This record gives sequence, structure tokens and C-alpha cells, in this order.
Amino acid sequence: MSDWAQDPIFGDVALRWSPRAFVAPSHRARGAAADDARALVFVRADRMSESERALLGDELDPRFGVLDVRVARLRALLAQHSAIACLVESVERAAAPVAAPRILGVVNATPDSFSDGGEHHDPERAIEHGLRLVADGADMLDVGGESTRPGSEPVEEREELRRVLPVVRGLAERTRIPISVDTTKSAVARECLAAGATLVNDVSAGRFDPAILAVTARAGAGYVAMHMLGTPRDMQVEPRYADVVGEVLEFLRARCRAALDAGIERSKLWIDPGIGFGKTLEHNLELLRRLAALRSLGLPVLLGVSRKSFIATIEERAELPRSAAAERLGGSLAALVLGLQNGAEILRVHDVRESKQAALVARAVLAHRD
Ligand code: HH2
Repeated sequence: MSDWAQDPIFGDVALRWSPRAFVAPSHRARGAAADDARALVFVRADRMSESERALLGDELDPRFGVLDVRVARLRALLAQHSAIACLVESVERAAAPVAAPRILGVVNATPDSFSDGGEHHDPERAIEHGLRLVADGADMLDVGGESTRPGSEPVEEREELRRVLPVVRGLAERTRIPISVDTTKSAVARECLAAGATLVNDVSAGRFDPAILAVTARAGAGYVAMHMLGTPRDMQVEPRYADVVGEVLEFLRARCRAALDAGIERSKLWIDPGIGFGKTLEHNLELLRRLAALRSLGLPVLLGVSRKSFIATIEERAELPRSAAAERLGGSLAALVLGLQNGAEILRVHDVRESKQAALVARAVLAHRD
């Protein structure tokens, strides 16, 4: 068990129980968690010591590993046992109202993306597409020139730059919303930042080309660290985790530390569980259901579920035909709304208009006070 409480940067977040426990709000508190707010504490009772289990007493349902308590009771538990310190902090974070969701519209300047490959390969068409997404309500745009679909091969730096640079430049000149570049390469990030991008979306979280962190830091740009198991080429070959949420959290914490060490400001870091990147359907579902656990790092959570293949796998299991990527809007919106409810703040989507509407409605319901 890593001692997160000792971490000088994430110490206040005190994730010491992760991956054994995390907290999700059953009733959203107004502002910080009030004493009478209820919290659902999901506990890995099987990994707890006898004394920890005894402490939780009858309130713990060991069959489901759920502890359903009021925050006041949690505070009382804290007074008895320092290991529970993390829970109160996590309750407060998880119970804080969801910030206004922001939509990151996808502009793929690739010939082979799984979702819209080839549609906007020509720079002018990609720029037009981006401007349409802005008109549809995108808060930011994400320009990518290398497909990361399972089994895909890396694209050469020169080719990737040829694809994305004119699109980033054109969009930065013609719109005022932030432009992100979806790349794992430091040289591509550097050129795009110089051409007007202000955010680097790195699906490797700095593992493929560590210099990308310093490049981002030097430009004072934002940075998205995403979890992926291995590389796009091998990530879907029997992905395995003992505890997918705990391992994704640990990975993101370590990668954020590397980003901070390279000089990226904490206020400019976002995290992403990487739905579909080295995950089976069960892994994706568990991450989506327990997404609130990621908020305990105290960083905005970006979520990409749009058109992903887990939607078709669910259809298949229901003995329906697998839908093509462009026909997965219903499933994308369902996952987006649940992601939002579980703490996602930035939603990476292809269908901006529909996603914005769904996010606004979900947000209105979640923020409603009677
Ligand atoms: N998903 C894709 C690409 N980049 N970046 C982040 N941060 N999170 C994601 O979930 C994510 C991402 C895959 O989607 P797409 O760009 O449509 O496909 P492809 O990689 O084939 O271009």
C-alpha cells in the first residue's frame, strides 16, 4: 500500500486507502460535505485487516463492500482511527458540485481514426469541421494526426506534423476557444504550441517521449495525462489488472508527479482514465462506475467515451448487432451523462451539439436544489 498521505503534493488528498476504499456521494452535499450528508463508502473488505473491519462494525455490508454512513459518523470514525482520514477528504471532494461541464470537440486530421477516419484528412476540411464544432457549442477543440485505435502503428513525426500543424494554425487564427493537440511527440507538441495550441493531450502521459513534459512546461500550456496500458499496438492483448481503479489512480498520480517535476503547473494538469486504452469491457465499466475515485487526486477529470467500441460490445452481449462507430450516439450520451454524474468535468466528444445538450441537462438536474 503506497502512503499517499506522505506525498508532499497529494498529501492533503490522503488516498491512503486506495485501492481498498473510495467514496462516492449518495446525496450531493451543498458545497463542502455537511455533517448530515450521506456518503457511500465502497470498501474492499477482503483486503482489510481484522481491526479495520471491526472498526466499521455492523454498518459495513461485507457482501457488497458498501458502508452507507453520514459524514458525521465518518468524522467519528476518523477520530478513532487515522487510516480513515482519507475518507472524509474524499467525501468532500466527491460531494462538491460538478463544475460546469466543458466539451472538447474532436478534430481528427487522420486517414484512419476508428470513429471518423479520413473524413477530415484534408486540412481545409478539418478546419471547417472544427469551426462547425465551435458553432455547435464546443468549449475547446482537440486536433489529432495519429490514430490510437487498438493495433494502430505509430505515425512518423514529419507526417504527423504535416497533418496537424496547418489545422492547429488555421483554427487558432479563426477561433478564440482553446486548441489542444492530441500527440505523444515532443516535437509535434512544440510546433503546435508555437502555432497557437494551448493544451497538450498526451495519451501516453509522457511515457513515449518524456521531453513532451518539458516542452509543455516551457510553453506554460495545459497538459492531459491519460492512462493507457502499454501501447496502442498491444494494449488490447489480454489487458489485466488486480484492481483497475486503484492501478489507474496510482499510474496517474505517478505521471502527474513527473509532469510537476518537469515544471508543468498543477493548475494546468488534467487526468483521464483512458476508456478503451488497454481495458476489457469490465475494466471500462468499473472505471466509469467508480470514476468519482479519480477526483480524489484533486485534478479535473477528462473523459473520452464518444463512439468507443465498448458500446458495441454491450450491444453484442445483448444479442444485438454491433453498431458502427458513427451510430453509437445513444451509448455515447448515456456514458457521458453517467460520467458527468461521477465527476467528469471535460468531455471529449465527436457529436458536440448532442453532447452539449445532454451535458447541460444532466448538469441542470444535478445542480437543482429543492
Ligand atoms: N480517445 C481517443 C483519442 N485521444 N485522448 C484522451 N485524453 N482521452 C481519450 O479517451 C482519447 C484521446 C480515441 O478516439 P479518436 O480520436 O476518435 O480515435 P483515433 O485514436 O482512432 O484517432
